[in-house]
Amino acid sequence: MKRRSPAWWLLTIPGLLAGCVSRNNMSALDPQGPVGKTQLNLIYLSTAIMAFVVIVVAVIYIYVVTRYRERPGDEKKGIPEQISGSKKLEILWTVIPVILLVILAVPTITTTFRLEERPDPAETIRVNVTGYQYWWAFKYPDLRVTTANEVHIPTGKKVEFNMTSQDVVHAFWVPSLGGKLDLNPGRNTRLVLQADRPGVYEGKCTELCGASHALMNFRVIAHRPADFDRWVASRQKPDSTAKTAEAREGKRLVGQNCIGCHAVRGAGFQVEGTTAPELTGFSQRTRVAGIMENNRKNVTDWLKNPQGLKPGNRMPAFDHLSEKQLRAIVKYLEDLK
Ligand code: HEC
Ligand SMILES: [Cu+2]
Repeated sequence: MKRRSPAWWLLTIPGLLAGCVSRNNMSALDPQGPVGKTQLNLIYLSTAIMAFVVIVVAVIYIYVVTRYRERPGDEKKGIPEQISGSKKLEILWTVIPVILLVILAVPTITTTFRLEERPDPAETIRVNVTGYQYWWAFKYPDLRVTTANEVHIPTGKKVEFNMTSQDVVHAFWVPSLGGKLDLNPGRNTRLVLQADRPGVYEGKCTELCGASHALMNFRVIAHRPADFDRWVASRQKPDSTAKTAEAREGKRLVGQNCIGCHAVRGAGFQVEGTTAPELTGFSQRTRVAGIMENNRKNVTDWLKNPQGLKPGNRMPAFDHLSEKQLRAIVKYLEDLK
């Protein structure tokens, strides 16, 4: 059997990777804000230095191999001149890498420290992020707003994410805006990001955190500043009234079954659960549990079988409720604006 050369594989890899080009704003190579751009510049710099070294070494290698290959009659000339211990060469190939490393280190270190700097609080939106297996809580301490799995930000403004974890180590990554950073239980970490243009930027947990790690998704939704202010105002006064008799029945069932874990602000429930995503304004969420489009069918599927959709998550199934009861609950969730 004929063996394919490694070169064949080398040519295949870029082809396969090209298939990974993102359809949904998830490329660190296409940054949508100043932090991502700064980080990309560092990637370019290190890649350029690497490419330079590879090319120079390859050229010298090919030249030496062809120019000094063994030719008929060479054996009579004896051993060629040896360069081992040559001071000149030793110094040369020590100094060149040192220079290259300095060229890489100076911008890397200054950028790292600059990105660590705390931005002016008056110019910054603060968001407290808590990671849970397998969802994200977002709290705006200055705005008295809480959301889950979808964090809204204004464009052109620095956003300071103060992060911690409720259970295991998670990591926060929005490839097109920059990152990434760990969320550790009992400790705070800070990441500052900014979006230049309105849009939806997909985020992921990038620290293996359990069975549904790969489904621990979130969205950063960037609005023009005026639209962001409108969003904040609507979140500060959420509409949690059940509008129909069916939704009122749903509300009753939610109070009975869900409120120990979940909270719905402004609805008059006695408790506000904190171990599950806040459902206040749930109908405004674009997705269910960060993984499916927010529509009637998907919400119903989620209630019946959350473990099938997101293995190992902390929500029990409600398949013992009747179709009618589930429909009432879904109706109520649709009224939460
Ligand atoms: C034992 C606690 C618990 C109970 C009871 C519970 N849930 Fe949940 N629920 C969770 C957790 C935890 C999650 C997050 C799962 C994940 O994504 O990892 C969740 C997620 C959800 C989501 C998706 C939220 C989002 O932000 O996308 C909805 C909708 C939901 N639950 C509705 C309900 C309803 C309706 C009930 C009552 C019939 C209910 N839950 C009962 C714990 C609970
Ligand atoms: Cu995680």
